[in-house]
This record gives sequence, structure tokens and C-alpha cells, in this order.
Amino acid sequence: MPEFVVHTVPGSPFARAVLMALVEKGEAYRIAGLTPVAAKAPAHLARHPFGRIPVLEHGDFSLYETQAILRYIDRVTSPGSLTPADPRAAGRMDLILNLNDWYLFQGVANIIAFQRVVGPRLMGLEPDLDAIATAMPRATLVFTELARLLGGQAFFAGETVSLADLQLFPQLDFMRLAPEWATLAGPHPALDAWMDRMAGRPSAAATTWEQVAAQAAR
Ligand SMILES: N[C@@H](CCC(=O)N[C@@H](CS)C(=O)NCC(=O)O)C(=O)O
Repeated sequence: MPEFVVHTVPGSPFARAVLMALVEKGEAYRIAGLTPVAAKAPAHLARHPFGRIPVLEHGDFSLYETQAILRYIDRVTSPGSLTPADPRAAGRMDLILNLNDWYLFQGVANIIAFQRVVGPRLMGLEPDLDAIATAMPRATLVFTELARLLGGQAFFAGETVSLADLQLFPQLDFMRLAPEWATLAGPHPALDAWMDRMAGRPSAAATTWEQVAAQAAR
């Protein structure tokens, strides 16, 4: 099996999902660290024409878009162990993957987590409180829907961890650092308990911002 190489700026939640999947699978990987500037430079644009991260390289094969990467990893290593066999559970997994990308990241995490966590930490920015306030109605809807979809299950696609949990956790792990978390997750204790369950997994502990930065520096 060729080496898995993940191109990323340390701190990226999308890249963390990929790294968590590799750890869940027991696969070794190497991080090819980028800066935000290098992510827009020709060398990276040759890997990802839209200048985003992460990019996975596996031998002579290269892939971008986190969902595609996650599914690829799940297909080439102990096939399908992170995808439920049951079609309805798999449908829920797919729904969460898309909900993450379209409704949580776009308009919620890319505003609230950026303003509260990423911007201050990466660029020394002050949070834009108006932008955060504008994102809160959509954030409330997303959290309510996530709690409904989780229901009383241990994980989003049933009783075992799936790609859905790995995609969602890194975004919410940043959201949890924002003061808005109490308002958003307070009414949904099952969601908070799921966060604790995910945070306790070795794949979460091995892929924190600090861990990824240290690995990228090697
Ligand atoms: N749809 C992409 C989204 C990836 C994405 O937005 N990554 C962020 C970092 S977490 C990024 O590249 N940001 C740089 C930018 O927006 O220019 C995926 O699933 O991989």
C-alpha cells in the first residue's frame, strides 16, 4: 500500500476529518504542511485548482474534496468499515456529510468558528460580532436538525462510528470553543454527549491542531 500524504494547513477541520479516518483505519500517513499563502501558490493549485485543502496523495493518485477522500480511504482500507451496510443508515451518513458541507460549514462554522477561533489564532483578528449574530439563526436551525438526526443513537449513522461523525466532529470541535456553543448546544444534551464520545476517540486526540502542526513541522 503506498503512503498516504495529506496536504493541509494545520488547523483545517476538513483535513482533520481525513486524518481521523486514517487513524480510525490504523493507517500511517504523512502531513505535507502548507501555509495559507502556499495553498494559493502554483504548486498547490496544480494539486487543487480551487486552492483549497485538504488534498490526498496515494502513490500516483491524487484526490481533493473531503467527501471523495473519505470515501476513497474507506474503500481502499478495510473496505467499508466506516460506512454502514444498511441502506437507511448509509443514507443518513450521506445526509450528514452534505449537511456538514452545505449548511454547517457554509454560513455557520465558516463564520462563527472562523470569527471566534481560526481568525484570531491564525491571523490575530478580532471577532466580528455582527457577522456572528447574523449567523446565529442558521446555526440554531443546524443544531436543532443535527440533534433530531442524532436522536438517541450513539453515532450519526447508528451505533458505530461512520464517515459522518468524522466529517462533522472537527467543525463542531471548533464551534465548541466559541461562547455561542452554550446557546446552540445547550438545548441538545445528546449532541454534547456525542461530542464527548468523539473527543475521547484516539483519532480525535491524534489530530488536534497542535498535533497536526507538530507533524507538519517534521
Ligand atoms: N469542499 C471542500 C472544502 C474545503 C475547504 O473549504 N477547506 C478550507 C480549509 S478548512 C480551505 O481550503 N480554505 C481556504 C479558502 O477558503 O480559500 C472539501 O470538502 O474539501
